[in-house]
Amino acid sequence: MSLEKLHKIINDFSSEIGFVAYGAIPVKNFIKETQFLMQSLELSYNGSMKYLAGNINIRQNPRLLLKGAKSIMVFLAPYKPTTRQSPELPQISSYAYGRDYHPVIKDKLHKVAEKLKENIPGAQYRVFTDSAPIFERAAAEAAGLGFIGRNTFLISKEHGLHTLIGIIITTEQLYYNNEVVKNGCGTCTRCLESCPTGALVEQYRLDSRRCISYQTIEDKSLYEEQLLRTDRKGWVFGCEICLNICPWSKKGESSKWGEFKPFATHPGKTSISFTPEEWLKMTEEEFNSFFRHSPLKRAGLFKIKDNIVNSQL
Ligand code: B12
Ligand code: SF4
Ligand code: SF4
Repeated sequence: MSLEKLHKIINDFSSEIGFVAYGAIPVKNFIKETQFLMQSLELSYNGSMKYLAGNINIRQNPRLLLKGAKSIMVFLAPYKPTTRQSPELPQISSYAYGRDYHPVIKDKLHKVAEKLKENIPGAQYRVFTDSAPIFERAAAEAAGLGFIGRNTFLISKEHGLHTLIGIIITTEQLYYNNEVVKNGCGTCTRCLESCPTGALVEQYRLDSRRCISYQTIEDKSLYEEQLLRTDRKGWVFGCEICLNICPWSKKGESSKWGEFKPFATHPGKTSISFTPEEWLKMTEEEFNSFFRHSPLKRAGLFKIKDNIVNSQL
């Protein structure tokens, strides 16, 4: 079978199961990106995310993730919500309105990989989303799925910024379209100006310690213990200010993935409708039962309550 025909089969199948974009690149070294990361690490911009400083050799050379790797396949999963939370409620990032995206996307990536194996029975592969030492945004840019904006997002000119990235590394040679999407930021600097904490210290570079997303999810210390205490503008799990302000965020339809929609917790309540008082009254048992499949588990109830107390609107 020709590489073009196989490309069409993969492209059609991935779109049938909900991905909005697919592209592939030959496995390559990510040298420029590794140097960029090393500079950020020297400035301690990774905060307590020590894993960003680990496995640098793998980040630079993803061939180390799979023996005989030849290609990186990149997919975009859309999560733009149909309805947003009401602004007076504690704000949750929209990627976390529904179920945890890691198992959801991985499951679909395995389905795509099985389709690859149907056509090339000996194909070896590994699937990743978020979890591995791979420059996912740079891989998506190289695969022609978008450009990296000043706010550090992978921006698709068709699907906007509300996309998550899924990766398959495989031993097979594939069709590479070698398309480059021209940077679409132009003279705009809205994201840099709108970040309330100055976390975008320069274009394309984030000091995670200042980022509300890091402070409310990844940093396990509580507000009072944090080095850089900032006004979190009502965000209690993640932050989307530099995403929503971007003119490209108007692009892209609402996600059709049922898994990413807010879910009912009990009669009259959904995962995104809790008031500050209801959050503060919630017990660990209730939290574990309501949010057992949700990304909110990553922060945990204790930290979410601390975020609520310190993220007054
Ligand atoms: C660590 C991490 C974080 C950290 C740090 C983020 C950061 N910007 O470095 C924190 C906790 C803050 C975070 C927050 C969020 N994250 Co996050 N995160 C990651 C993770 C695991 C690693 C990122 C990483 O390696 N950072 C180090 C820097 C150096 O690399 P990079 O950002 O990937 O790419 C840079 C270089 O390649 C360089 N570069 C490349 N080309 C060029 C060209 C030029 C000219 C220059 C100067 C630089 C340059 O600039 C890029 C941007 O800084 C990735 C998954 C993955 N494995 O990639 C998800 C990931 C980046 N996160 C994601 C998401 C959705 C988020 C949030 C939106 C969640 C939320 N709503 O709260 C926020 C957004 C905050 C923001 N403005 O980026 C998505 C992004 C999808 C997209 N369309 O871009 C990813 C890809 C996960 C996924 N599988 O979908 N995240
Ligand atoms: S996610 Fe929020 S805090 Fe982080 S860089 Fe964007 S606007 Fe700033
Ligand atoms: S807000 Fe403007 S500068 Fe920032 S990423 Fe979007 S287009 Fe680029």
